[in-house]
Amino acid sequence: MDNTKKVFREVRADAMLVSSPDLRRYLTGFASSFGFVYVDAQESILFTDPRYAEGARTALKNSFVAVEVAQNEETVLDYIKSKKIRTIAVPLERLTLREYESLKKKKFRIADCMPALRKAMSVKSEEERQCIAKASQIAERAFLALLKELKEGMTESETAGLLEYLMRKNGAEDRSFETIAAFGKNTSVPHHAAGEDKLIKGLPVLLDFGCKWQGYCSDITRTFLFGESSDDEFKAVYQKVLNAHKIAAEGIHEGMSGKAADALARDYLKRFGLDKFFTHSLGHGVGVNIHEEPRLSPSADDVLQSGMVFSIEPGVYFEGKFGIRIEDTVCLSGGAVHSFMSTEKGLMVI
Ligand SMILES: [Mn+2]
Repeated sequence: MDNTKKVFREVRADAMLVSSPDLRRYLTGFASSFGFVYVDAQESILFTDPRYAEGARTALKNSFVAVEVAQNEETVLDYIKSKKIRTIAVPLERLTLREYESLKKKKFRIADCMPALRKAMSVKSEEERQCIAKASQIAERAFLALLKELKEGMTESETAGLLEYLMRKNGAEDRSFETIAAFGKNTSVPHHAAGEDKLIKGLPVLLDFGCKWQGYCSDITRTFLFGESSDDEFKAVYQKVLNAHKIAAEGIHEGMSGKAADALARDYLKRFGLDKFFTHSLGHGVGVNIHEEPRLSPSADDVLQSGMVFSIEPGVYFEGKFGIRIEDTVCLSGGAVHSFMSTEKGLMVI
């Protein structure tokens, strides 16, 4: 599928110009640190510099996207000017003021293509879903390998580093975001920065991680016990979070709003007075970016559609005590949610 045309069809402009790396990656399938994607009714061109030209030509040989060399933005804008383009669509929120000024100086009329990009990116093709499935599989393999390596005295930072290494060892090209590894009471901070705290028997461990494969991300969180614990409150709350996860996964369907999806888990937790400790949203879209549309939150009007890939991640956090989050990356298809993950979600004692 040619993503450049898929997005351009939705844009009300003579042409479209995109320079953000993630959006270029989505539109062309080719990753580079510098470049511009230009699209009009006739052609799609990736302008890049000599460092990437050969790689881009090889990668895009059989695609709809042509490759041209451009040293700077000026060359690209002059090319567009020569085509008598008047209105050009750009992802407005990604533009620097300098880029905006140079478009103005060339007397282009400016339209916003970000809504079209968001919409197109939120529904994944079969090919994109396969990439996310593979990224999920790699992350889970690494996680299972990590569980065998966990030892008393290891630091959070060391654990995060080892997990990232294991993802690469299993085929990942990168991590999808900075790995979160939290031990003990640090688990109550949803996005704890892995530090020097050491692993001790009986502590809860929260790992939130994911990797990239062919540019696409996976996202998973598991909370487990490192050795038996007598903390019955932890075990009871774990069951509630797990139930909230299952209720959301079973109840989410096509046509539902992000708000209604979020409420499935939040209303269940409310029955036990736990909703006030669920301090973030239920989920977010996952693709070339770790956070994209749809949003599954108390204020999200996004309508969930077939082909969307997102996280389901209810969590409950007791400050200074412990936190629990259980997250899968899932796909909505055939009217139901299908998880990309297969590792155990029931409470594990390692
Ligand atoms: Mn997530």
